[in-house]
Amino acid sequence: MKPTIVDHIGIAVNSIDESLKFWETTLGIKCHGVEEVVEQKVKTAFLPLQDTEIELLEPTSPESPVAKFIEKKGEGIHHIALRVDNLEATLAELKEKGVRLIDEKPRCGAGGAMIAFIHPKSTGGILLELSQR
Ligand code: CMX
Repeated sequence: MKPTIVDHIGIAVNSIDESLKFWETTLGIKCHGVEEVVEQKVKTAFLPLQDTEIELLEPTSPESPVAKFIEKKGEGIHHIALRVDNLEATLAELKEKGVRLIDEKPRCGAGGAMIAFIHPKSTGGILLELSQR
């Protein structure tokens, strides 16, 4: 159940195109594709860094959790995602331990990963994503 690596760090942005001017052009980290996650009402761009990635998240609707986050806190780090080998078993174990899960079952995330979120109330204020690839 122990997570293995930081899978990615999610950053909420108003505009992926605008943000890429810094991440791609200034820092030189090449974006490997933009994808819409319709269910989450976000557009995502992944920028790989060896074993981990930066994920830029742009809301596609005012009802998107990312739009609500930006409205409340402004652009910035939105979540941290940790990689696990067996997401279903990890969620069952966390539930057993009384952790507040946003997703009790794995669902599809960007890049073909299976993902689930843990509520910030159970993590000391960080939105934590678990990801199985
Ligand atoms: N990081 C840290 N804290 C957060 C947070 C975030 N990203 N989003 C919300 N919170 C905090 C709020 O500040 C609030 O804290 P207080 O009660 O102390 O004020 C609390 O969590 C509840 O927030 P809320 O605004 O009352 O409720 P929301 O309706 O915004 O729901 C949450 C919050 C986390 C349940 C919701 O945003 C969610 O389900 N997120 C998971 C899904 C998601 O973010 N998807 C987009 C990513 C797409 C992808 O990568 O696939």
